[in-house]
Amino acid sequence: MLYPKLNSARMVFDLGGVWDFQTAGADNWPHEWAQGPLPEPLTMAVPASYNDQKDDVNLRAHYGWAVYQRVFTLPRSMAGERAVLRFGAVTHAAQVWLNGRKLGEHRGGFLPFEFEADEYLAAGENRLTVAVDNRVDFSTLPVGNEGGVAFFGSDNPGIPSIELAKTRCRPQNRPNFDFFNYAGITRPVTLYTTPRAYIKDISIVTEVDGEDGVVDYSVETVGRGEVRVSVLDQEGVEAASARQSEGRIVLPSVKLWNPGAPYLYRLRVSFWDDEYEQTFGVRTVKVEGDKFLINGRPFYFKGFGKHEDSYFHGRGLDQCLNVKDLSLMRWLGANSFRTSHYPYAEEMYDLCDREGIVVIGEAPAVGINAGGAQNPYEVMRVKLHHQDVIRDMIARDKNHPCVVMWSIANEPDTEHFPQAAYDYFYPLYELAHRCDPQNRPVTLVCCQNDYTKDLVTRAMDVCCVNRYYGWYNLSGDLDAACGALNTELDFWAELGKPLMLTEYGADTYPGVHNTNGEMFSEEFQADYYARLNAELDKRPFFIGEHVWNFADFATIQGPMRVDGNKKGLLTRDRRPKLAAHYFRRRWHKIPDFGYKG
Ligand code: BDP
Repeated sequence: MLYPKLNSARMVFDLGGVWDFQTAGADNWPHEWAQGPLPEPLTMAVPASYNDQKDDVNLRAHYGWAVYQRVFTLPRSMAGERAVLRFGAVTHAAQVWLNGRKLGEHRGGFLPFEFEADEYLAAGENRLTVAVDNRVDFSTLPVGNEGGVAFFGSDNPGIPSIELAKTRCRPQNRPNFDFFNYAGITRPVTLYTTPRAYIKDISIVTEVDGEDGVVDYSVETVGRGEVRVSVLDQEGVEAASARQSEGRIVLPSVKLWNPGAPYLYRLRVSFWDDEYEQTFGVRTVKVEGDKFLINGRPFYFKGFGKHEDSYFHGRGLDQCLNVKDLSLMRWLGANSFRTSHYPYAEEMYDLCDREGIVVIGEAPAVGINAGGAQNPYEVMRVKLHHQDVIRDMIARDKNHPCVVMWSIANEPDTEHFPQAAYDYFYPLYELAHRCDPQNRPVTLVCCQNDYTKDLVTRAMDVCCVNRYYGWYNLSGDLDAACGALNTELDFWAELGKPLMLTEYGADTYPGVHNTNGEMFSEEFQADYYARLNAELDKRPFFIGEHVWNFADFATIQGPMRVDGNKKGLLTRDRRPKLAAHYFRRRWHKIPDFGYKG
């Protein structure tokens, strides 16, 4: 799916700003609200999550539907053009009404969707109403619990007083994931135009042949016309051109996109009156033996699991924060991150393309796990939706050179129902490969488990494991943690595949210091990483360390969380903890390529 771009053939109107907003019921919202102004509106900024914009627990803890509305007038000059209303993301489900008529709906809170709107638009004022549902349950991704126990809850089942009280609790979301269930119109809303005959999609696959870059492109169009393409280099100079809707272009003396040294080309496509420029980089990605190769050289991942999370905005797009976060990654000497646990805003991938930061793009499939109590592959109704989000994620992000691997899920149950897990995930792994024109490596991120039983993780192109030796397990005992880690590493060594840690970490309350280096202190976090990293460094097949987490982030309240998850190397307002300085020293010495030979 193409990102809306302003050019000589297309107009883009940003519908962001301060909208009207009103919460509605748990199961539904009054559709008559779409016919006129909302009865008792609050002001609400778009894009942003709604939860933290007001100082009202009813908004923070809202359950169910909320309705956004705004009125806009379009310039006469766009008459006759095809008009498309596009949402970067609405979390988790949306119904869109324009001028009192339903335009459509969408499920899933982390991927874009759009509707052709010209038939619905009026010459004067237009009233846009967007109803948003924040409920998570066994049918959504991410997964929420159904009337059960909250994540990290301690609602001892069976105690009569507690059971009775539970039936009287206000309805609430019980996420089966460890990040705050922020909701709302979290990414940009745009109205863009195209000519009637238009460019629908562009796919680009690159190869390297000696000094030459080989660019296979294909352009999907609607309507009649001739496709012309040209490749522009970073200085805007035309490097090559062609006339078919698909074909191969050779770029002599090509400049490669590399981590830390990005080079971007543009494929300029024209089709009848329409035009579009798709940015791309020439680079290859491949897993060979136990190595992860970018442009034929073994890459070492240094970086993080992250979240889209900040004060006030919640999970809303914040370009300033994104720029700052990449700056902090550079400061730390990191080269990569995973979009845990959902696809991030498209704008972040553009930035990573430009800055040469490597991305593992993750589907919003977190929480397919009932801790062994139930078979999630029987009780959770997410399979078809899971296929959709993998397809849509890859369709959106396929051309980004920064994306080098897809993660199809985070921490599903792969241990208690290993065969059911395999039967569920292997087809999704194959689907991801099939959907990606670049055929990037595909992985799944597995949780701390009995890895000897797990059939899925070892079937992936790269084995990605989240491990909390020394924190949730063998808590505070770093000698024992190193021992356990080594026992497990011996297991993975036999497999001949690349292994990386996609999470490891320790909650660290900033400002807590301790001469004995005990848990929650800044000393413990720094020691924890130093000790574990020393073991990881001895393993040639170990290809990357992604610490959990880049920064502290908001979660649901509960007895395991003090004002959120505190495993960040940085605080939520992006100040370094002691361990950040440790990593800064370490990572600046570790090269992006060839660290493990
Ligand atoms: C892992 C999850 C991650 C959590 C983390 C933690 O993948 O979302 O935030 O543990 O407990 O299990 O900090």
